[in-house]
Amino acid sequence: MKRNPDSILNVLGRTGYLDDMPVAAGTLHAAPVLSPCAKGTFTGVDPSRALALDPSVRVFLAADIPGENQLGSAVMDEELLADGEWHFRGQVIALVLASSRALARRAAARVRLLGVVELEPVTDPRVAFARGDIILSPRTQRMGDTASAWKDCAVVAEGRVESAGQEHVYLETQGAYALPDDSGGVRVISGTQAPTAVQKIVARVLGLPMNLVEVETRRLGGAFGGKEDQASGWACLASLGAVLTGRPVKLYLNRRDDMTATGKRHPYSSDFKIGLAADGRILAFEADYYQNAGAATDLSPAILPRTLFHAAGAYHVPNVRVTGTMCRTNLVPFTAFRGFGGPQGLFVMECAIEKAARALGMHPSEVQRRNLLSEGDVFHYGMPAEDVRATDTVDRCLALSRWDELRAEIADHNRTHRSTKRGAALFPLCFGISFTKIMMNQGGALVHVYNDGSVGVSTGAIEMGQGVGRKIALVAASALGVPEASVRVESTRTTTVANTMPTAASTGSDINAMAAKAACDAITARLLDLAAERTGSDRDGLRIVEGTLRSGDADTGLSFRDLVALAHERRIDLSAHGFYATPGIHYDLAAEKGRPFRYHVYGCAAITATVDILRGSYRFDDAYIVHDIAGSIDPLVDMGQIEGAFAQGLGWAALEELAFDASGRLLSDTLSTYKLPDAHFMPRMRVELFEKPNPVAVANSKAVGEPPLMYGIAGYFAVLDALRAARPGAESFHDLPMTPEKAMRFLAEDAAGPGDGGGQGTEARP
Ligand code: LUZ
Ligand code: MOS
Repeated sequence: MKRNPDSILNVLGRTGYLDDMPVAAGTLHAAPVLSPCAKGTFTGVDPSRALALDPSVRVFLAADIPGENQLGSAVMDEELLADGEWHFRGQVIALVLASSRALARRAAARVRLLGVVELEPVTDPRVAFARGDIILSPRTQRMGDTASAWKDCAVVAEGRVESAGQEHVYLETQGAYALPDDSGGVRVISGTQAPTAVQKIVARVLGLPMNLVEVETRRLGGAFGGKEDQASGWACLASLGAVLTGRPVKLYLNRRDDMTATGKRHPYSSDFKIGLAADGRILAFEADYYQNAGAATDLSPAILPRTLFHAAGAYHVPNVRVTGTMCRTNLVPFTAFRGFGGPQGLFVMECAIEKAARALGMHPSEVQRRNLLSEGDVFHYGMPAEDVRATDTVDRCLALSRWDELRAEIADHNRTHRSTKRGAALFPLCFGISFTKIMMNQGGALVHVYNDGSVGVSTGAIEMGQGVGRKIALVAASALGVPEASVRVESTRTTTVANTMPTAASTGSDINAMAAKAACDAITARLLDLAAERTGSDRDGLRIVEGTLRSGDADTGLSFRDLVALAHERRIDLSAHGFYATPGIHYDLAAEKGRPFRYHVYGCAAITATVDILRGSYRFDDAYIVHDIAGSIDPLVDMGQIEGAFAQGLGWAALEELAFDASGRLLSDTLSTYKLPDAHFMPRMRVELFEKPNPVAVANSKAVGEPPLMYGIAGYFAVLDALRAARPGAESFHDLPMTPEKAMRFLAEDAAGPGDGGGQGTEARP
């Protein structure tokens, strides 16, 4: 295994990020003025105290926007600058510029709002739903007939499930650097996963055609979905400042402003009903998901269907009815976050299984194992399950963890220990790969072979630490037959590859490496035509391998470099554009049936935890993961993705507390009040790659970015399993994240206390 050259530069601190770029002379720095509470109106803005601070200070408001004051994509309901009213705390009201960042921030703090009226906010999605304050229409997917299935069930369990949001905590906060140019347009260096989306919205806000806006992204210091839709506003503010002043403008948020003003994972509140036969087979499942969408639509309409698609998890359920509703509240617009609604849906199914299994007197893992998907089962959205790897990965995980012995050891521990209890949980994974919006499954590439034989590859992919550049380089090198060291993956720009989709949905390399491969294949074909002519050999026997031309197994004595020089001499084009549109996917929205995913990723995690019964505190002991990686393009990169995603998922499930108070103020708005997973929190990890080629994706690989995050869900249930060993008769609670406070409350409650949902968060949670 070779090391990823980018990762060495990362570790050495040599890779450059937005804030490392040298700034041009005359650059102004920006700071936003944020709304002070969750809902309110104002009659005006008084900038005089800010302007008095320094002659370089400028203050811009909604009325200064030359184009449209609109950031929306699916629904036009999000203003760039609030105009007379605001809908969440942290909404941007004014843009302040000054000659230094510190000065801009001081000036922003001196901008005064006039005639402010605070209004009563709504923070709870069920309250919003009851008032009819929903976005678009609810969506329902069904298969079979749940209504007539209940009577055949030995057990029917119902319950309520809460799952809280999650802060992205990308290492690099949101930002952009906009440089005005002589065409009247701007060049924007943007910290975005979606340069084309930024280009389009900047153009809209400035009232320009898209060809006068160039967006470039070299790399991101993490994004995790937080920069899929929500980088646009910051790029717009910087661009607005640049166009209005004629000077370069840089905006780079501090951590508190970023946490206050940007979207996070959607909190959900859900109801389920599940029915099982006496042998543990799931016969029917129903759920209603109340998605807390926040104050604007953002990506919620793409996220909601991913919840519905993942409602039944890795299980075959013959009768399903699931309904999701986007509820508009006065919290920050919630947005894409690794998993994209999938984790929220999967958690509800696992809660339902947990409750029903206990009612049947079974361990949840027995019900999980009895209901795994198998070949040919049809998902409730009408797609047949193909190349199913559920049982294979679960069986390997059971073996890796010595599951049956492990459970016996845990039972033994629990019999002999009073002050600590142990628990274990399994989580079988099935996650669909493709953007839920069919149109988004496309991408382009532009490949140049320079006349010295070196190669430059541009695609729409954004490198954000996930190694997509490395994968594209490996695929391009192999398609051209050159060593990886001669391939450079370029910065992503809207002028080299246009109309790109966000690097998201785990599809970054599936789509962009495929497009790069198409371009490389086109150039290789031209070179081989020339080589056949030149050498007089049979065209079909010619290949370029590691920089040399071979005819059959024989070296021809011609190198890739010689061929390239010859082609250049002969006036043959050494550049090519490639394009890839994921084939075979379609979806009928009216019927809610189709084939939304190119394929699914499988896997299984087994996690153990130990709870301190006196303190309610817990620790995770071991995690055993078998992950369906298919044919890995780079096993080291993939291992990093699996471990990192699992840590992020375990953080969501059992550590991170995104806390808002009842007035809609984010309480966890710093890294001292928002706790992240660290090496002490994480269990010992044993990760095995399940390697079996996936013929429907590039180089037989499978997407890896998001699926392993879901393994964190097992952490919630491992702690719950241990808690139940302390109070076997008690009702479980389904209120993610698990926290020591909730564990303590469960342990302290007497058996007559509130049951399901009894631990529905602190009052600080919406
Ligand atoms: N982004 C998106 C995503 O726009 N559509 C998706 O389906 C998706 N899925 C996962 C993560 N981001
Ligand atoms: Mo996404 S959650 O930006 O893959």
